[in-house]
Amino acid sequence: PQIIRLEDYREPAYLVENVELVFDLESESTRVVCAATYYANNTDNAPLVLDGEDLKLLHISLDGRELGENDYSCDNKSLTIPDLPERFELVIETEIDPKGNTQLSGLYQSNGTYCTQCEAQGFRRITYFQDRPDVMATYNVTIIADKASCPVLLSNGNLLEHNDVEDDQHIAVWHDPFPKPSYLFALVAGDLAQVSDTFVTCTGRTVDLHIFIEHGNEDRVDWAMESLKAAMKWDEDRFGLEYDLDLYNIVAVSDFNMGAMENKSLNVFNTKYVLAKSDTATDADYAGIEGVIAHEYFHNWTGNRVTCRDWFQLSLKEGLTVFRDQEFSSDMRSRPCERISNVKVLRAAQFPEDAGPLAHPVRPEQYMAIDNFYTATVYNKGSEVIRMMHTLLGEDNFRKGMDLYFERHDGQAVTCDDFAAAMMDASDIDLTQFKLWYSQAGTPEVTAHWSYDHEAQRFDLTLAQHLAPTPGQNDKQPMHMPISVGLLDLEGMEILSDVLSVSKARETFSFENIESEPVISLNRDFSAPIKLKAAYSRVELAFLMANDSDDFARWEAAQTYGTDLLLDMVKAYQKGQPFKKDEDFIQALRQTLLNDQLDLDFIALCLQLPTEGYLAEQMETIDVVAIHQAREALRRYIAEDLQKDFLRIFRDLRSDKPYSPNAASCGQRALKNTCLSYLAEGDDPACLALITAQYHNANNMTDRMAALSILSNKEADARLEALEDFYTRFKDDALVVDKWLSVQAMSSLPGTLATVQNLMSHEAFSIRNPNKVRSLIGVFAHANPLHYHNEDGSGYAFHTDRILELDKINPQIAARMVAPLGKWRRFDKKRQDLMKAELQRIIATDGLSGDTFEMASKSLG
Ligand code: B3K
Ligand code: ZN
Repeated sequence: PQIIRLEDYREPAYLVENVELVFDLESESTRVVCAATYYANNTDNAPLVLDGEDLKLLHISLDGRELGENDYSCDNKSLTIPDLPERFELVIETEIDPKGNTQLSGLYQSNGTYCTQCEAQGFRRITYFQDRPDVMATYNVTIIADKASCPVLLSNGNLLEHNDVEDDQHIAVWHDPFPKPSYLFALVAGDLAQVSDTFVTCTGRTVDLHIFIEHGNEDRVDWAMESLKAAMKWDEDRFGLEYDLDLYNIVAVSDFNMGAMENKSLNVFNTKYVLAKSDTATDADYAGIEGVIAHEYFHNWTGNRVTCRDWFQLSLKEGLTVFRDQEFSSDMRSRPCERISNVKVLRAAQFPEDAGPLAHPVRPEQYMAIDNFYTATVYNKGSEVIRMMHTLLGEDNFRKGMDLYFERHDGQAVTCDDFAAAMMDASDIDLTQFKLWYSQAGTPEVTAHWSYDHEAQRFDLTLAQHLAPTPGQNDKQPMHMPISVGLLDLEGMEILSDVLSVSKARETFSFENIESEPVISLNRDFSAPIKLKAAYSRVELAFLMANDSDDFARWEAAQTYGTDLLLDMVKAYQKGQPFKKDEDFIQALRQTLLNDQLDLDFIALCLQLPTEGYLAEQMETIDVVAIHQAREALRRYIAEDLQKDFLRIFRDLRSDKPYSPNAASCGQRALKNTCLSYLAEGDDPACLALITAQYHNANNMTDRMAALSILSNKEADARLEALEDFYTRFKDDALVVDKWLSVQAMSSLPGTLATVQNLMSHEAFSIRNPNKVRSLIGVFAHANPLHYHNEDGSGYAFHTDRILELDKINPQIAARMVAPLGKWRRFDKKRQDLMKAELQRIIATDGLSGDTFEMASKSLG
């Protein structure tokens, strides 16, 4: 496959004014007519090159004249027409096969519903077009379909006409007045139920809101609708951004490559991010829906009104929109807990990416398949970059920068530099060096040293930053970053707090008039997305756990302490030595557990030990068995010492009240279920009975699922009984069945790979459905290090077989599954060889997609 480079960017040869699309929908042969007005864009008589993929070309006419085969050239990638006037009207008729479209890109069918996914390059699978975001046009869309099987016909913008026509067909005409790139085009047609509401904007306009779902799901959309209205209100309050049409549609489909898509006024969603009721969705599902609904809504301004010039600028819309949805969720629920969970995601997904063979800058410089760049780096690190600008500028200046960005660029396709320029011009703060965050890959490592001079009453902090080479980038420059710090006196009172603007490779900051030796709290609120190396003693960490006024730093102290201990235990295990129990750590956790000043969800987070994946990242050579054994042992020590507390709190927090998804109730359940999981460590029959009882009596999915995941790791009849009961209860509910698949794929019990293999042929599984693939195979490969990395290589072989099977069906999903194999450098020689052999097997496969080739070849390095 070809490499596309940012430096090769050229403006389009032609621009488009208006696009008229007519769809005659038939499952296996849909006719698409695309009529568009083109005009030359400062180029002399250049040929027009249109993208197209898997299309059957039926007719082309230019200004009313039918073109013959000698007038153009065409292959399965493009259609080229030479010798064109300055301005012309082109009409192209193609035929496509929605039913046969298993890639779920372009126009496809999900449970019979026609829907589209055009980002990034799916529009070219519908018609020939300059399928790039800097070609913006208004769209008029006519849909003709069978009235009985497709009563609902939707596209972007406003409905102009809807009429019955002959042969039991009907026809709908939609018009979107806002010029948009082709990736924001959408069409939906099917037999769907609809739930409606309205939102009155800040200027008093009434917007009609509709959520379309499959029949029978009408009772599961309340939360999504509430979340949408909350997001609309929040964007007005925080950013002064009002919705710009009178209609906002959301459609939920079961087969979807990602979470959701922000098509102008017609969002298409994975059902996972729309449907929820308390007996089928967990608290995490509710939070996910709230966040994704808001994310897609926020794209209306950051993405749609102002879009990306080219796909290298993807983070312009994604990083910014993730920042906005994180801010929204922080306002809707607990800000510190939101921050902690966002940092956990960053560390679990982005830091490893940045440290491995697939590392790329937030604004990548080259790609083979753009779909491979919808990554944690572009999204989550991209959001951290925006957050750092926010920290450096402050809320007021940041808001001025946003206002200026919209004032300058509304209706345009722009770059990350344009965004930074608006921030700089509005604030007068120089971001020149800061912009290295867009171009340099890798996670900076910042080492902190400090000393206190009693006589001078001065505290000196020295910060040294280092950025390791990443593929294609050997020499790195120092980055500009905000480091938030606090000093605490020995009573735990805060002496000062400050945000340091760090920009040199090594820099010392002095704090004067410090009367006694303080304890320093560093990188509070995770103000910079770095790896911090600070020589804290365990006593200091326990002190910060008990006293830091910054909740993030308090949680971080618990994580650092736990990590420190666990890595020592890993070493002991490797040497065949017994584990040592650290009473002080357990007492520090106990103090946190019993601290009635803290929120329950925060306490629950503090009690959760660093994950196996996080611990693996801290090791030079990863030892999955030692990590698992050490972590289990520490959990047992904690459970032993705090058993009485866990039991009492578990009992106190049980509640018969009806389920509520609000933050306070979520916090209660989170802590209660954390206690329950520790109680389960002892293998005491009375505790097993508690868990089984919670499984059976739960009045909500959060509690039921918490019990089921504990049981799924127990060698007990209760596990099989619960799993069977769960499937019987929920087998008709696809999203709940996904949980059933995941919980089994995550089990640490021996025989898990065989279970996963058997589940592949269970009626509950389908390799064509991305949710099923992610729930079973994705979870096994990403979230079960113990079994995935089995030293006999069986996990790798299974995984590779699935990648190759999927590559023929849905290359985007296949390519996304390759990453775990790319971690080979981090393992022992035996596993390295096994993993590399599988990557080689992938690359050597005939007919491999470009998407999967890019991921596998880069992973081999
Ligand atoms: N913009 C879409 C992602 C499209 C995926 C293309 N492979 C979802 C989002 O970030 O809102
Ligand atoms: Zn997005």
